Amino acid sequence: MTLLNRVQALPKGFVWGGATAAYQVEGATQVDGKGKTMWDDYLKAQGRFSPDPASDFYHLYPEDLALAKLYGLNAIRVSIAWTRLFPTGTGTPNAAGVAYYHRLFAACEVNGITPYVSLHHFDSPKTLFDAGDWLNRKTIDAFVDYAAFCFKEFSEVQNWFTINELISLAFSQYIQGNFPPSHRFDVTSAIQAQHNELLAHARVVNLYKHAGYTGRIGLIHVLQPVYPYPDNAANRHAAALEDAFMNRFLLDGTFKGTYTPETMALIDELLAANDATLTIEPGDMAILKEAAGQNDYFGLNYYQPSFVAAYAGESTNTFNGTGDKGTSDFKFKGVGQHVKKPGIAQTDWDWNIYPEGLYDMLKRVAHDYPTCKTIYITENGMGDKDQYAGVGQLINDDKRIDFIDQHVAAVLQARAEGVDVQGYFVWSLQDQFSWANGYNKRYGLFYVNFETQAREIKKSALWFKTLGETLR
Ligand code: BGP
Repeated sequence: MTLLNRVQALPKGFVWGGATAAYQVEGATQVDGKGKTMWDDYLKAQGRFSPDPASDFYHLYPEDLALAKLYGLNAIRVSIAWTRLFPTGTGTPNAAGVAYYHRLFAACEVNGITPYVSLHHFDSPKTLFDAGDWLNRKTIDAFVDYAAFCFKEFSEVQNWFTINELISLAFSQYIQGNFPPSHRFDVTSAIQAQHNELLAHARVVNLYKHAGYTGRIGLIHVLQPVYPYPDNAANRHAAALEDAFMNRFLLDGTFKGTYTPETMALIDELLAANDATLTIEPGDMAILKEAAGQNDYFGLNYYQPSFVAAYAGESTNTFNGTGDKGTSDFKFKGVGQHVKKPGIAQTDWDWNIYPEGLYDMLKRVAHDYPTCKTIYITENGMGDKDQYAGVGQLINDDKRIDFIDQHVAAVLQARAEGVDVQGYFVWSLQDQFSWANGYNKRYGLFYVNFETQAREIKKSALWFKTLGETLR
């Protein structure tokens, strides 16, 4: 498909945005009364990289929003840092933090950029994290209070997301061990965190609807299709198990308000293989059920699928957080092991490049979850080691253009077949801090020189502009 065909296929009003997350862009982690998140002490102890100044969005948001406008974007994903508003997660709001977000949203308005705002993007307040994070139900109560405050205070925001990527957080914290508190294959905590976060989301949706707010609310899941390789019965079962853990449990909980017997059979098998348990308290499912039909939209993040084969040994995992190609390894006891499928390209971080996976997931969600209304692709993009070309010089990121182009094509194909996708946010607007990878894994349309904080333009920004300008 040519660029011209793409332009013709994108409907007027299509949301064409760039994504960010507070802790990854703002920097300024210790100013204006901000409290610590689960990351501050962890990163310091780890000593690999600092979250300050990141992309210094706390101060440079006017510049980034002006660039977004100039390059044809009409929307931005931001998240509110809970600890700017409530430094210890609860209590009295911090006026400086509140004022910052009002300024940010006002600047969005001035630039004609619609903000899509998440309440939680991997950055739990340290006080709540220390008390168990999402495994402690007091965090759910605190989150509901924080959300209620935001809805009342930020009436200029019409598009809300509760939590970003429940599975990535649970998986990285408790399976992979590359997010604090760094547990490995702690399956009980991982499944419980998923359930508890769903509960938090549902309570907030129910609150939003009871209060009669007129904006829209939903949540964001990253969907990671799981394909058997080679295709045989044992590997198909392994794929079904991993899919239940990574996608299906959360999709069921979100859009059906129940975990179906088929899903639970897979989850129970996986739990049994790992001596793990899930606790669902009386009343939980009624809360999920009430919220299930009330999500106004769904944020779908997509990066890559996994290819899996059956695996009977012990769990092991090596995370590639450096961009040394070919160093990752993942084997999950009683579930499956990740394999490379010949012919599928991978990034330097071993992420499979497979746009068909996005198409497959869009079709699946539309088919299996009819209560899922409008879908926005809330993250998609390619991490790469972009080469700086000098002040004022265009950065060549043809690989990224190719990646985005193919994924937008997958979205357009699903749209043409009736899936209601109304927007696409590239991850990311500008280069930013990557949680477990630091600063050499760049995703932005705009290059950030982290020494000087100067922004440079990448070719992908020009590509984005060509399409974006036709949507205004
Ligand atoms: C998503 C997160 C983002 C972002 C992105 C890229 O899971 O929502 O916060 O980090 O993935 O991931 P990474 O930075 O690990 O490459």
